[in-house]
Amino acid sequence: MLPPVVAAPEETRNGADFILSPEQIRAYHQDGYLVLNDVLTEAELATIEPVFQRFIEGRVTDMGRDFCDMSGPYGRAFEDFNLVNAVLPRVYDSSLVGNVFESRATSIARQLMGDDATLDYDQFLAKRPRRSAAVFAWHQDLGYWPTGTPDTRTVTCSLALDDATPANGCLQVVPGSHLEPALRPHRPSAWGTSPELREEAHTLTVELGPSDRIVSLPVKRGGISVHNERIVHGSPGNGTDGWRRTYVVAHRSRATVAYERSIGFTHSHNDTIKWTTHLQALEPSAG
Ligand SMILES: O=C(O)CCC(=O)C(=O)O
Repeated sequence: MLPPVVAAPEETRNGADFILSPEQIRAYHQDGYLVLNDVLTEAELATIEPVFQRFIEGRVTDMGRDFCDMSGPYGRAFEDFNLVNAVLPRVYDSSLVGNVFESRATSIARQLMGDDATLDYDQFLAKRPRRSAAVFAWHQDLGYWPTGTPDTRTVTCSLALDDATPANGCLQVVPGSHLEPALRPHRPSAWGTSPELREEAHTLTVELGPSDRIVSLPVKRGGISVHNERIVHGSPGNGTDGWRRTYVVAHRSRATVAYERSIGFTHSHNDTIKWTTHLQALEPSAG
């Protein structure tokens, strides 16, 4: 099955907005994901790329665990990062606030989840060339976040700064997984099974079953993938000579973002809220 790519004609970019068709909105709700072409122009990408590079090249300092390798433990030397991850770049560089991608992502999120869609967090990801280990482990985004939010709706937009392909480790999803009645149990990835290991690495993972079908979502530079909080997704390593760079912006409802902040959860890896809480909360469904 091909991913639901619906081409975006020029007129769908309208200043800060990006107008979705009824067909695109229906596809997102049915499939839990969507790919949109040409969300940003080359000129617009050029306004974002220099800031992105400052983070990904390790030139922004004092980020603590918000600058790490998503494919390995905290504390790795920078040159050993496979999947360079800068969380909350807008917090560390306010020049990003209100940029054209944020605006279009807000526009898209409001069409998909309602007018209370509020920017919750942002993230820069970059897979180094020829790194088979630059794997983003299978997960559901909700598995990473605090339980106790009655309204879990989330629209996550991932902007491709390079053509994302199966060869360089583009996003993959398990269609239909967003409709499962319960979240799958998440465990710390690769570095053990004890919740305490969240202190050593951020990554969580879920098991895939024999009936899980995997669909790759290639995205052209300037295009985006959009996914919801329950779809099982991940991405494989980068087998090419180029980078795969991605800029993620996620929106949740205003009330949900307020709840997260009220318990001290900001999506920063430096938060002092106990990460283990979320894992323990998921244990009953672990079977
Ligand atoms: O783009 C990727 O490789 C994975 C990103 C991801 O898992 C996410 O944004 O939730």
